[in-house]
Amino acid sequence: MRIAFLQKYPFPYFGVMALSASLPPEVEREVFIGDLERDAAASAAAFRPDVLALPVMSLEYAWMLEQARRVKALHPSVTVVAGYIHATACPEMVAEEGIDAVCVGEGDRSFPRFLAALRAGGKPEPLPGFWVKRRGEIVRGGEPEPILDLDSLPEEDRDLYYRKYPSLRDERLKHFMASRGCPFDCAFCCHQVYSRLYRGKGRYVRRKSPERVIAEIAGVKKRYGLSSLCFLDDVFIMDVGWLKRFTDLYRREIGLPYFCAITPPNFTPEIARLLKESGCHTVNFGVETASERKRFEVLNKRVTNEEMLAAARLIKEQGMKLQTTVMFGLPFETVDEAFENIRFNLRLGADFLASNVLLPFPKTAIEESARKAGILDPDYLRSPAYRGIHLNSVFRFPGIETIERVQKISHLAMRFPALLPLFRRLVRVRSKRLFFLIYVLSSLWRYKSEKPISWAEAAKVFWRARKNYLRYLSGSPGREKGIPRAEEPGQGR
Ligand code: B12
Ligand code: SF4
Repeated sequence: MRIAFLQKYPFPYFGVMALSASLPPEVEREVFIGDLERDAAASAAAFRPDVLALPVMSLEYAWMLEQARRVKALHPSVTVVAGYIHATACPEMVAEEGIDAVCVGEGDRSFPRFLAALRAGGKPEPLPGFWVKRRGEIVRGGEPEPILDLDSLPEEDRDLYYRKYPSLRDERLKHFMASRGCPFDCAFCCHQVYSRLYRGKGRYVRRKSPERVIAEIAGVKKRYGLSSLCFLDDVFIMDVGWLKRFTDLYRREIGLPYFCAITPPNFTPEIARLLKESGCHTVNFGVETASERKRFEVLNKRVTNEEMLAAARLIKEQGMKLQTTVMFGLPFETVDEAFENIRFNLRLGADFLASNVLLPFPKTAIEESARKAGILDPDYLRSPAYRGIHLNSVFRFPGIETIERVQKISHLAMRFPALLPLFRRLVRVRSKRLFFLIYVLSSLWRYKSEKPISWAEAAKVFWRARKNYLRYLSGSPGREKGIPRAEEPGQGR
């Protein structure tokens, strides 16, 4: 059997590496990355796969459907299976032309079973965790089960990416994940979908043992080379006992600088000390907005400003850097609130600001409330603004275009706070190109300074993602469809 994984973004996806690791050795597999191939669909079709496996995020939904249809047109016998967060949130996407089956939730165990049944019966079976299309009808399989013991899974198959794309293998900064799940329930986040799916089926937040994590890192270091790490866990630390054991092993066996994310309410002096001791150079947490009321009521992120300030102090006391994540363009945000967000992050002493324009994801509470408030086009998934990266808003309310521009200058404003009054005037200028340029250059600068990597490596990462950045210049949905986005001339002064 031959499987082609096809994805858009130029990163090794943990989900795909986990699936590949779970497949029997006789299955031939190859990955095709849209941003790194001249024509990923044509290359995937030329591989003559029995199954086209698509990890779908919402922002690339339209792009993925296009790829599925092109591969089917070129190689009609292929079975197209979609998975990942968008497919899990919206399994009804199986009705789309070009899609034969959808995997709901984690596929480590269910995908190999699905493939075995496909090989035996010649057609997609509605096994637990799958929705399939039969003669145009949707047939739902049973409920999916989460993987409760992460140590029972094989190590992710990085080789799938590294043998095909040496530039990914040669990166000195590599990503790792020690856990799955998050105990919080923020209104804009994927965990709303996953935790609902797995409710009552065992512990949702799961963690590999420190021994297992260290063995993985040591193996990657030896096989491919490594000079720093980024843990992409949503919340790296929740358990002090785990961290103590990890610190001990990591210092002894790895000893490289790393980046990770925490949540302020659970952050203590002891955790800060252990992180520092183990080699953490930068800690991230999500601020999202400076407005505590909106953070609680609109975003359901139940963390106070005081808790954030306390966590920031602990991080700084240990000599680590702080990266915060913020979202501009919350429903009905004002330009004053957007600038207040920058000022709050300055108060926190954030060294780096990772800023996005808020984009709603399907089946999350923020999507539902924005629809109800009438600021979200029902067809937003297919909107040109809803692609690539979070730079355009799909909400329509007064002042949103000015707020999009505040996001573009936010990194620079953090570097030069004395220029804030100037930036307030600058965001009145309606030049997409100017703000795009400011954003890309300042993001490159931020990326280079926050990761211990060279300018050449940072530039390489940006160059690979260029297609997604450039898409931003192709316009906002309101302007393209001729829908005014209610920009008020008085905003942003
Ligand atoms: C790691 C990560 C990344 C990494 C990805 C690279 C990497 N090294 O993996 C990086 C940091 C690059 C990244 C980037 C982005 N990310 Co991200 N990311 C994640 C994160 C934290 C973990 C995903 C993961 O690897 N989980 C562990 C694996 C094992 O689980 P899994 O991915 O769910 O895979 C399992 C199943 O889904 C299923 N499965 C997955 N794929 C497939 C395919 C098939 C065919 C089948 C059958 C099954 C299947 O089986 C897998 C194994 O069980 C998630 C949040 C989360 N906790 O899920 C966000 C998340 C996926 N990211 C998200 C977003 C929006 C982005 C960005 C677009 C953000 C941005 N600002 O630009 C960018 C996209 C890239 C770009 N333009 O630069 C959103 C997507 C929301 C949505 N509805 O689409 C998420 C859900 C976070 C959120 N906000 O809610 N991301
Ligand atoms: S804390 Fe982060 S990962 Fe967890 S639900 Fe909130 S936004 Fe998502």
